[in-house]
Amino acid sequence: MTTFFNHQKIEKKWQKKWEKSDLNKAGREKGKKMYILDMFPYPSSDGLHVGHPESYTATDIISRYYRFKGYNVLHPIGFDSFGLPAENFAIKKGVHPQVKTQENIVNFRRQIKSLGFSYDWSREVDTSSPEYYKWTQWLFLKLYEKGLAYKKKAPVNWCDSCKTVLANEQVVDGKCERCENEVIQKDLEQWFFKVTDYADELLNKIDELDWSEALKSTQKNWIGKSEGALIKFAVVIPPACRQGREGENRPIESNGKDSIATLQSDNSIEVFTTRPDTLYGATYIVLAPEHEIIHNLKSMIHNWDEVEKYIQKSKSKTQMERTDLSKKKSGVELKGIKVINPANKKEIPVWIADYVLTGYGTGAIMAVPAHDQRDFEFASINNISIKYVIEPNSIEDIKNNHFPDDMIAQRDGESYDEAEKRYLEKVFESMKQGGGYGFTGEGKMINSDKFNGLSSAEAKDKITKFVKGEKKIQYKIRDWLVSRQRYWGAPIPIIYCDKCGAVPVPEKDLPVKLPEDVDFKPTGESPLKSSKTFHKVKCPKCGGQARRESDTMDTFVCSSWYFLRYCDAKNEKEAFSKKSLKYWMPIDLYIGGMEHAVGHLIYSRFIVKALRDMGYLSFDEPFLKMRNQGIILAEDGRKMSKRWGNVINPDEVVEEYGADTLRMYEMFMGPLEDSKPWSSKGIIGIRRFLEKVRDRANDLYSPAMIEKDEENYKKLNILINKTIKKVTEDIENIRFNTAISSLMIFINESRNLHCVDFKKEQRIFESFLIMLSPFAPHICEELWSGFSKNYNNKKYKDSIFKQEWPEFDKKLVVDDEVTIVIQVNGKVRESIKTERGTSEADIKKKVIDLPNVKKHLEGKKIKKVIYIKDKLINLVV
Ligand code: ANZ
Ligand code: ZN
Repeated sequence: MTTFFNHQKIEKKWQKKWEKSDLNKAGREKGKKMYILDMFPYPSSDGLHVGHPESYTATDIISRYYRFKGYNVLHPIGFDSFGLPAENFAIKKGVHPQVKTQENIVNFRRQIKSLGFSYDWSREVDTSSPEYYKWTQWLFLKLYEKGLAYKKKAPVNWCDSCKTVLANEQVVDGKCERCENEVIQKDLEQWFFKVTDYADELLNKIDELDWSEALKSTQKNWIGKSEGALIKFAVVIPPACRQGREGENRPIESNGKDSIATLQSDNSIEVFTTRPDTLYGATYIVLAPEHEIIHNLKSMIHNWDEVEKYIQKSKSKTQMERTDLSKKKSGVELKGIKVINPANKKEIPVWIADYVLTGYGTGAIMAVPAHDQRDFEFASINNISIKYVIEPNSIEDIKNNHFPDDMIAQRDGESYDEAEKRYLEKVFESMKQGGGYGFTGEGKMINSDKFNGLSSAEAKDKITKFVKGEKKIQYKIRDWLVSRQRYWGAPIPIIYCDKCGAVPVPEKDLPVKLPEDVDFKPTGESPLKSSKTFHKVKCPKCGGQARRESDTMDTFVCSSWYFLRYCDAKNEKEAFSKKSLKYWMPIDLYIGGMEHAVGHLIYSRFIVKALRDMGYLSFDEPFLKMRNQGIILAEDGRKMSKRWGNVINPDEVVEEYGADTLRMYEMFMGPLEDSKPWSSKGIIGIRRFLEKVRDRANDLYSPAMIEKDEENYKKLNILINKTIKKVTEDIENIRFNTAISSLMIFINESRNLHCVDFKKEQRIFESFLIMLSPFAPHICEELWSGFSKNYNNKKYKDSIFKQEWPEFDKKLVVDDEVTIVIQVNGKVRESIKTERGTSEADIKKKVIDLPNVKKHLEGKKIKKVIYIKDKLINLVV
């Protein structure tokens, strides 16, 4: 009979004991190590959701496993505790963010502890504590020293609801990641980290990492490398302007690397293109409405009013609206201005249109309507000529490289392939006639003077050279905007002095503490400005009156280095010692959500590379192996949401079924990386399994008189060895659901395999219990300690987690089922699965009654049997 066990009592008891022990503490920095990391939580007021135990159980299993295997394991946790929600709560309820945050942390800590995770709590970090943010500020100063933190005025993402700027990574589909408000562009002076200095390395190293392909490609696309060329188009200056009014179109100064193009000193407009091979097809050029050159050309533009109006209008549009392929493209021609296509020396018009963005490439493009869809649509609306310069090599090439992509209609009796072929031929024909469709692929050069006949690939370099263009690699990734106009973050440690300019706060004066006397109400101005005590300060250089920077740092700065702090969390003199990083880093396994693919993971990689180049550490990449847990859906298959009232609260599950059951259930739901729906039935199934395990232990504590068999031992021994092999391999490969299946099979099959030698049976169960313990630590520890009553062995007084991981015997795990081919007179008639080593007599008995064998034996006498053990039996009649 299955008996209920009191999980609440058992779990509390062991959690207390473990906390007092040093079982989970990382050891001294020697020997083989494993650093297993979770993404630390933001302590929201909602508490843990079921997604947290999913990844936290996974890393807990791995951590416990490697401890069993004798590794020195670092498995830390902390709180990412700065951020908007606590501040918004403060604004609404008047409770200081510090108070609310600490309250939430207490709740989170309680919840996490109630799940029995084996964290080393002595290394807990809390990013909003001065002991931590002191070092976040130190990091800022180090980056500043190296020129990797800089301030500049630039068009930035502004959320008018959160009243703060946002990093590009925090804008999702043109909306604020937090409040889903449309993000607008504002020209503001802000702090940036120079992530772009590392763009190349950030991209190239991705392939060396053990990350999922999805994660790798998301990050690669975000970094977005394009190889192309910069090509100059000379501006044709009308004679009237050439005389007398020169002052007005003099070249303006270039403002550095990241700037948009300016009117070059040779009076030209530079474009960035990935298709220099299409230059002969460039029939106009387009400037982004923000392009500075427009103002330099003002005196030559006849329709200035119209141009100015358009520039104004585009300011109110979001990036999403501007780049959406399905939206109609608008624009205005700069009348009076022409440029010269440097390939064929033809004069072509200049337009401004907001489908060209500032801040990418040069903010100007050469438009090739025959080979680019946006240009095609724009040219069609505005009656600009379309010129084909690339011809597809084959119909196949057109398939995925043409626009518009029409529906393919099948005719009666026509197969899809035939219809598609007919369609592609039509597209090809109309391209040759020069209309209707555009071609975006590579092909053969046409209408391009001396380059005709070359492949477009060859022509790229040749045309670039011919027009004295410059090869150029362009990245999509931008520098990281790190300043925020909010209160609840780490203050940026900079002081402004009228005499000395921006002066970094000396390291000895860190941390720059957050003042308490502030008005939280977001006004778009930093709340720190409202503090009387904070703002005014003496200049560290000249001692004169100066003022502090009042912006705070993006919380992603705090989380870009927390994993380094864990290595040396108590260090008061440094952010971390080189020695501790040398031993613990890089991280051997990191598990967390896919939503951090482009933000956190890129920032952390950047910070590590920057610190490496400053000599603080000596590895290139922080996260060698990364896995993303899947989303746990509600029982109804939808996302869990308060709105639908389908949220499962882990606290309730722990109370009713226990932490062990919740942990195991979440691991059993399916592969870690899949999204999967919750099932109340499933959770009960796991609970029953744990009860069965406990029943088995009970049997072994006080052996009842059951019929016992020596053969059983053999079988049981094979079973446990196979289970050890499977569970070990599965844990190492993060396949917890199948590991649990094997553990379940063991319990079901071992139930009737009682042995004469009772101790042997008990020892086998011990191995099983050790394997189960990373999944269900409390009940396993409890059952383990139960042996101490009946068995006089010291080890049962010790924790199960001090034991060794069981090893399997290779000889016992070879597959014991073989397939035997059955022949009658040398002809294959059947096959049969049987146990390895079955004797000739047994096999003969088994096969003669198989239908297809029987048929061929009918009325005949078996003269001879040829048996090749475990392979074949041939009956000769
Ligand atoms: C001419 C051309 C012909 C282009 C052709 C494409 C196809 P990726 O791959 O994303 O780097 N472009 C350049 N700067 C731009 C900007 N600031 N805003 C909008 N579009 C811009 O794309 C590079 C291509 O995007 C460039 O190559 C340019 O158009 C356009 F058959 O130049 B191409
Ligand atoms: Zn000064």
